[in-house]
Amino acid sequence: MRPIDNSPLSRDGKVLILAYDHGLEHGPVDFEDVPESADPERVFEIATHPAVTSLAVQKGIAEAYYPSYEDDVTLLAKLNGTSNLWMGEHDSAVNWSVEYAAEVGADAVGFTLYGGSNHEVEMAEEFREAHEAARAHDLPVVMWAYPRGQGVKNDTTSSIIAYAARQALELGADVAKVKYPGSKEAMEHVVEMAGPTKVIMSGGSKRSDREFLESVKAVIDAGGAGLAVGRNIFQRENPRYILDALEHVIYEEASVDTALAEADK
Ligand code: FBP
Repeated sequence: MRPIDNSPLSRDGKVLILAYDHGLEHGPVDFEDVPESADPERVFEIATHPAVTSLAVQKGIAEAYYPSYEDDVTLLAKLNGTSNLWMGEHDSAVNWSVEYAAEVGADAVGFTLYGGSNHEVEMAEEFREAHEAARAHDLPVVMWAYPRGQGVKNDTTSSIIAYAARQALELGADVAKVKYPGSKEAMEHVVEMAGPTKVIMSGGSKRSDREFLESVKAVIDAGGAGLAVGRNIFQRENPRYILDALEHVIYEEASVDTALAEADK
């Protein structure tokens, strides 16, 4: 791994990736609560908020929208991804090369690894190829470190999440995106296992402002670097309010009460 503190992926050593690959991974169901969230332009606008350090999208969205936002948004090219329509053992198609992502203007790349899947070996080899190409282009590498599949009974135990973070370090990821293991203490162990690889939390399904911010606060207090979040931002009518609050929690290490009080309604 390599430090990302001086890369565009980070602000003051912290990371907030706005993830927007849900149209592929989950389908239009994720846009039902806030129908305007199906419009990528709305999400590119949200990504101009100063709390956001990059926007993670798939190739087609990047090609169509990034040219209008290249001065205002840091692009994270999510290289692999698969729809929810396919029911086999967990796997993910590599949809664009690092070379092409760099041509489109990517500042960083992201890659899902399903440790524990019957396809883990092939996925790790695909990750190796992407990782070494990213090094050649000087692009930071974020691993969506998601143990899943026949080898994993429960992907939310703290030991499995710590294993995922360690796997990210061992394979060379600069940032490991993991599920929240449920407490600050469990997250401390995850962060310890990741060593110099920065650990960020996966946002998950939409929760109340307070519940969501409490989990982010626990991650920061545990030494985590931030989060990669989609639904908890774009499924809100007022994404700027929660991003203001996140800015206080992540970059100022403020309490949740302070963040909620000071965010601009
Ligand atoms: P969320 O904050 O909405 O969970 O988004 C983060 C993310 O990793 C997305 O990049 C991806 O589409 C989604 O979660 C995958 O979710 P799931 O855990 O259901 O596979």
